[in-house]
Amino acid sequence: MGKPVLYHMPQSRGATTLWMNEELGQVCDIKLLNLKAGEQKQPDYLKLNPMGKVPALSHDGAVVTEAAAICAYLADAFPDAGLAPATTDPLRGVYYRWMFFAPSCIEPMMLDKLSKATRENSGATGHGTEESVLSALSLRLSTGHSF
Ligand SMILES: N[C@@H](CCC(=O)N[C@@H](CS)C(=O)NCC(=O)O)C(=O)O
Repeated sequence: MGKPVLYHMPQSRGATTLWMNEELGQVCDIKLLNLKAGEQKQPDYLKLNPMGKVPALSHDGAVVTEAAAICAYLADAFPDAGLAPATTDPLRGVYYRWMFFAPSCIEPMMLDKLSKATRENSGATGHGTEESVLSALSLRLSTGHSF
């Protein structure tokens, strides 16, 4: 198995993937892109991520974009680190839930909050409301419930 290459830029959403790489004992080669210089929009990089965004991961012919997907991919690629339940383990459900909760609910909620966006129909937004996101997190953290 070759060494994964992680494309990153400091102080970006790539930080979670950098943290994942640290948890795994620095298994990736890091390639830094200068976003201000537009390196993420160069043709070679756009072949990896047509959105021209970091992070991205390239590994043995696989290309992964989206920070949470990269973390999940790395956890599976290096199972000895024990960072993901086995695919047959019922805990895999909870694991998936919280892996996807971050980009699907926490990030949009935070962006709404930062931009002071108001929504007429919170039922139509994937994350609902700030209160619903925080109460789901709070319930999980305070009771240890897996739902
Ligand atoms: N949904 C992506 C978002 C990636 C993203 O927005 N990255 C920003 C940095 S935080 C970026 O590369 N921006 C440069 C650009 O869009 O030109 C993820 O979670 O990985």
